[in-house]
Amino acid sequence: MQHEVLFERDPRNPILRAADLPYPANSVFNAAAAAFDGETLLLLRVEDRRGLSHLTAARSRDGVTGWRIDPQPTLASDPDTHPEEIWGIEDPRITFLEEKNVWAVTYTAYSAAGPLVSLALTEDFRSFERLGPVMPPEDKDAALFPVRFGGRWAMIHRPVSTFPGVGAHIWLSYSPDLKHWGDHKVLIEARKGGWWDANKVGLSPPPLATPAGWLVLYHGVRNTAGGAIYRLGLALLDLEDPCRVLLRSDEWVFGPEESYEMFGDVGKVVFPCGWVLDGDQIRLYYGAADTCLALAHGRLSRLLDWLKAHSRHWSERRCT
Ligand code: BMA
Repeated sequence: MQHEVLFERDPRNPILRAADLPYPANSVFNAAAAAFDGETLLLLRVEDRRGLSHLTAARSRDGVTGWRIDPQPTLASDPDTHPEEIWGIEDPRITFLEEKNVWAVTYTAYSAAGPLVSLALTEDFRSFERLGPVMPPEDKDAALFPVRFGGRWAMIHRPVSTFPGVGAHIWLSYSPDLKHWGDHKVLIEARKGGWWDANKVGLSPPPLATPAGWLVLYHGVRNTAGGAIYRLGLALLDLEDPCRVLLRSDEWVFGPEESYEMFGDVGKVVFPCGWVLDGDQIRLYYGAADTCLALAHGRLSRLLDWLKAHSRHWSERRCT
């Protein structure tokens, strides 16, 4: 019997490859997404032929075809003024900060001390104001919420502990000014043992506001004798208090199956950093095998219904 398919792959996948860029590169993957200026805007992670990544904007009217890609890197690492970007910048997520009328881009800066979380603001995806590192290494997979809670901004991120056996969990932190972060709490713990999301989890695209709560799509990394498998699951956070985890799916909702997901620089990886909601339709942009960019289509109402029916192993809990 076939399982329920919640995200349908676009038949035109992969929608972008390195050869589609206006300059030579090794790969294009893990793109952030936003509905900007009546179009879909992606911030592509482009890995150059040295192995270092930068971000390049791509724009499309229908979000699938006709991508207009900036002729050179849109946001390149700047190690002279930002030494933490010495080995490039990776895996952006975009959030519109309603109150400030500005777009926040969180990304991984690959520093000499390990990957950390940096934040930049932009109004037009052409010039960026860097706020610098907001979380020390190792920390990745960060995104802001678009609104404040009790006067404070909130950010989801994924620090990695070196303490044996504790796993890498998703955390929630707060800030009065986007610069200084504290009140750190574990939000979604990696499960243990044989689960698909045992030992290592991380946020995928930014949390999505729905009437039922903040919809979270996260990745779980299963380590096997054949290497890691990156798959995706769902969770739901309380709309007023994102520290309350209402639901969490038992099963994954999307995983590597197609050849462009199974084979590449890092096989068996689907890694979304952006989704765009259009009515009830979701377009999920994901890096495939750390090599190309692919697209899957879902319906928000169906995801929420499915999540309610498939969180049997979960009981509501607060972050700790
Ligand atoms: C993660 C991130 C992603 C990458 C994935 C699979 O740790 O670094 O950029 O897509 O690994 O290699």
